Amino acid sequence: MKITNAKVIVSCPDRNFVTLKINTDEGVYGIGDATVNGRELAVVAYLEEHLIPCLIGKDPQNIEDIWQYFYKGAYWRRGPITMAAISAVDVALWDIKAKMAGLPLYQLLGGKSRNGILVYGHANGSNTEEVVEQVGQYLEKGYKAIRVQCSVPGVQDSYGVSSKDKTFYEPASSDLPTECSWNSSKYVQFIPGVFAKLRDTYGYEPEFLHDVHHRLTPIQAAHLGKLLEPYRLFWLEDAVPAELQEGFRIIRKHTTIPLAVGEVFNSIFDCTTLITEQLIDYIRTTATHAGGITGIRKIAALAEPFHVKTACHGPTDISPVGMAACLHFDLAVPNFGIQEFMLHTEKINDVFPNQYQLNNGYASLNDVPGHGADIDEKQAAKYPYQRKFLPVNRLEDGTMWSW
Ligand code: EZ4
Ligand code: CO
Repeated sequence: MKITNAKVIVSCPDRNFVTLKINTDEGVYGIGDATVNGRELAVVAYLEEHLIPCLIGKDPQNIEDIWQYFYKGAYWRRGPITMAAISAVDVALWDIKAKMAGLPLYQLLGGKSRNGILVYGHANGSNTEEVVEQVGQYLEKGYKAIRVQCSVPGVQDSYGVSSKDKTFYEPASSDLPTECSWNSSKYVQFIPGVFAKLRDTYGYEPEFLHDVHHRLTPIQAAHLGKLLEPYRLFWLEDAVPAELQEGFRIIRKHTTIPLAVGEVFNSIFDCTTLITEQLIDYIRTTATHAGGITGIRKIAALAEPFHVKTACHGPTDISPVGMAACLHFDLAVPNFGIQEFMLHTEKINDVFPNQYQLNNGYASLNDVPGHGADIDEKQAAKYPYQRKFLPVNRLEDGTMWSW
């Protein structure tokens, strides 16, 4: 069996997606997601110029060898652009293998380890009352776990709060990046009160999560963790930028709040200290950015004996193809924790027909061969690429900070 050709499709059904389609001499094709939000065309060039020429003529069945060929063979290893490109190839090859076998992908990963895939939704608001109301709406829809973000009084831009007229909560901009303004002290003082109010209103059964989005220092994060302990959070996410894995030792020393990190990681080497020292509880690497199914399986296998569970990143900038890949992984992996899940718009689902659904707080998959997500190229062609930037962030005195 041989790969005959492969093409990259960039489409912007309200937001940009980079999709890889690999064709074979047996007529079976596979689809992979390579979207890196705000840096899309860098991955397109990487795929078109450096990977696709090497793929032609290779046997698509040798997934591990092709993964190693592009990983070790790059010489310049790792990095988000390289690994997103490898991810798309890998997911497309798993899709082909599963279609050839006539099986849903999760069957090739060991079969079902659970009946449903626990997901979390996203509630937010410009004040505590709005947040309480939105959380109530999610609970009514059957969500068991909800991420909660809230505007902080006196702080211009809090993370994860959507303005009313926007489809997505990040203010992606077609002009130059939006400049946000931030104050960590006001945030740390304010946010525990939101969770106090939520527990007062809804009790202790629902799972609540919170995303710091890399905005604190380790000692600030440790303080916030302590303040949040009484409200039994499922996790505190991305408490600090995790380039310095050792920074988590400080947080861990001071608080029992469960910690999640890794949505921007792209390889197992980004998380070895965090996992083997048991500094975190959830690893958030995802199929689109950390080397596809092959990459996140390796990370999950390292995490399993250290009691670290998986929690794939799943914002709307992961396409339905990337989401489908994650859901197959989630169904099979022994140390599954939770899956981030945001419903895509109708326009996006028209471009990417898929075979998963959400019921009562759990995602499930239809049993079709492959991962079940596809790209409708006619629909995709209706929405050409538009340059979009993620925001940047500054402290109130103008110092650059993490967004
Ligand atoms: O802001 O993927 O947990 N989810 C997140 C995401 C990130 C976006 C950036 O592209 O933090 O929504
Ligand atoms: Co996050």
